[in-house]
Amino acid sequence: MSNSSTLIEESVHIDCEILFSEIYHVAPTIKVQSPGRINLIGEHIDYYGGYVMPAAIDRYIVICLGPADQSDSKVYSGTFDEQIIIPANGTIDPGNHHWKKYIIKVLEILLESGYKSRPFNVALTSTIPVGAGLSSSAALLCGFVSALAEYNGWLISLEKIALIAQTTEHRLGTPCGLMDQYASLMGKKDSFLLIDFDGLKIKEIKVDLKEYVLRLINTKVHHELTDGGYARRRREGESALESLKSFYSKSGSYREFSIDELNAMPPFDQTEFKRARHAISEHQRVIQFAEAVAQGDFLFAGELMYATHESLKHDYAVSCEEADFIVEEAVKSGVAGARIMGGGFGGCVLCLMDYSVEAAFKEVLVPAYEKKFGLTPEFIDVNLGERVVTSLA
Ligand code: GAF
Repeated sequence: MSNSSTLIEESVHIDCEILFSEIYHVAPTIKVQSPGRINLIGEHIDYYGGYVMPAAIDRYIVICLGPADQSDSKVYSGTFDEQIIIPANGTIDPGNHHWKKYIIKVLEILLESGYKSRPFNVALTSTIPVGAGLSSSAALLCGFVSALAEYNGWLISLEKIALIAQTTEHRLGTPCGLMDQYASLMGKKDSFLLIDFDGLKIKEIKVDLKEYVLRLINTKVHHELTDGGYARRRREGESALESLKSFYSKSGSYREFSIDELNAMPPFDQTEFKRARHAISEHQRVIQFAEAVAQGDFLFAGELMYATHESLKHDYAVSCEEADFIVEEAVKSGVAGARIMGGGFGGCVLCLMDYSVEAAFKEVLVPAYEKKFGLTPEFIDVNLGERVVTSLA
């Protein structure tokens, strides 16, 4: 980890503890560092039972919690300078307010699952940019539930926390898979996670990038998965999978099918055909990527990232003009691999490059992007991170 990354990590912790003390006039008793995530490869296939390769990063939501001496519970966000007061025996309507609705909804789901918390006070700080596709909502939900579990002594597995966070997203309109929650809860500082969402098996892949670095480039195009595009892609892909299964009389997920089998199908809806082609080909790329990383072949790993971008752009249709432009410039600048990352429709492009290429790439990209889109793309260093739950009492 770089020194600057350690400093950011320390400052967000200190900020949160200070914030808590300023608001509640007492020190917190529990602190959770809940990470955002990147995804190396395996995009939009977690919900089809595919393989994915995410990692937790050193961008965090920090949650400081302590007991409340009143019957209400309070959650204060330092990022938005806003507070929610949650009455002991009552529900409140958070409206469509981004961070508040996650807190209210997850408390509702916890109650339904038999987890009723003692009154608490919480302060939140964050270094995860919202809407950049780095899973700030998964970090918030998983971190908040982790803090409540520690506070109340609930014996609750990480898998169960992930499911509670996923149910919250579903109820709020994003029918997501479990990749982001698993990455945030189970990611390790020195590893990528190879997750098999068929059997829910996880393999930690120790990372030595040698002379290569990972960078995120924030397109600054706001990414919103609740507006219907994500859910529509998933419906189209599921419908195509049903057609494949019924034609070949097979059961299971996309991994049971090859591109040849897809091509040999009688003509069917072109959009659904493309969604299926992405899912089948992406699954194969994840397997190849894992092998390339194990062999230290980052040039081939980068080629696979470019191939994923093409597939997300043409077949899954979740890219945007701004991300496509960054990827085109990356190719010209000799970046090993680049692709739109996460749910898509904006957010970040993930790049893998020899460190010696970065300065020249940035010098070309930034003015060209500013000229074309009137926005300044932000280069974000990527270091791996992990969740930490600390008892301060
Ligand atoms: C979002 C979702 F939350 C994930 O489950 C995953 O589907 C991802 O988009 C695309 O790979 O982050």
